[in-house]
Amino acid sequence: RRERPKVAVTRKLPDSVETRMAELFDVSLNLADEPLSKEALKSAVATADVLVPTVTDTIDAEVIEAAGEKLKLIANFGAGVDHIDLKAAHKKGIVVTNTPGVLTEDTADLAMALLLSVPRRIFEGEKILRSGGWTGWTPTFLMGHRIQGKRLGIIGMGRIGQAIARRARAFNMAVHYHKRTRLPAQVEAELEATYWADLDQMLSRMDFVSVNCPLTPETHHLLNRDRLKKMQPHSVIINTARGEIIDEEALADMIEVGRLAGAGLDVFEEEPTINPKLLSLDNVVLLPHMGSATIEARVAMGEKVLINIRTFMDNHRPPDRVLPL
Ligand code: 8YV
Repeated sequence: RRERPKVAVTRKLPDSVETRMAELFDVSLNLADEPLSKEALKSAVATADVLVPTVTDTIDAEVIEAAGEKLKLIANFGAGVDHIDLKAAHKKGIVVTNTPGVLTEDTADLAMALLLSVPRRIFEGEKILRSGGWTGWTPTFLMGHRIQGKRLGIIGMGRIGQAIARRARAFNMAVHYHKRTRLPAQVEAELEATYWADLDQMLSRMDFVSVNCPLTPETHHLLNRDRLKKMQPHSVIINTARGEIIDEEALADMIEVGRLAGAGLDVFEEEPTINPKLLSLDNVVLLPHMGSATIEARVAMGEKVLINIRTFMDNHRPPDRVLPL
């Protein structure tokens, strides 16, 4: 009988996931459910066979350097792996997996919620009502903008981008997208989406822009001040990907002076710290990184982590391997 792999889990996961993990592996759980310190991370990787981190763990070269001989797999709980230094992991021959697919629809739903909330001023209305400020219906109270017939530009057209595209078509929006590599013609036709090779050109023509690409060195501040200036003043940005893809300070400045109409953000550059300028703006909806926060998605993400670990331990290729490519 083989020894059970030693699996270090950095955060509290749904109970059913933790129970199953404890049945299968020799797990060490973080019962405090607070991000581990760098020192704690380093000591976790020093003795584990497998590390299960989340977005709140910075798995940089220093942590990977501290890994012992045994550490062969980082099975991320989450789709984005931008918090893991993939180069350092590769150098050490560590395999990295993620949990794509099972959070696609929920994240797309949240993006749609933001896409409705900002132009329809939903949270402004709620806030006024709760604070006792609603004096009754008037013909001009809280007028926003419709999304029907408007142009939505999606940056990054992977699983989540495509799920948003399908929803946007159901709302009768015109869907446009920018992506490094164009989608196959049939997929593009099914999505009824128009491709833009040139991001700047797309940005200058959209009413709404949704950010759905992964964070990589290439997409860091992809929407910098110059790019944001290409957008029309009436346009709105939605971000359910990673905060660092947008220059947040520039975004806040431009909304403040009316050079952009608003934003719906689920992710930020310095989570959980929020730029105070953003907090002061009414035409901005801010959510606490909850795109995949459904019990269904989080349990399915846990199952994916389990499957990735088990297949890896059985010497098969884990289904969601992101490294090696
Ligand atoms: C998670 C996410 O909440 O999957 C991702 O990349 O951003 C979210 O689904 C979080 O990252 C889990 O680590």
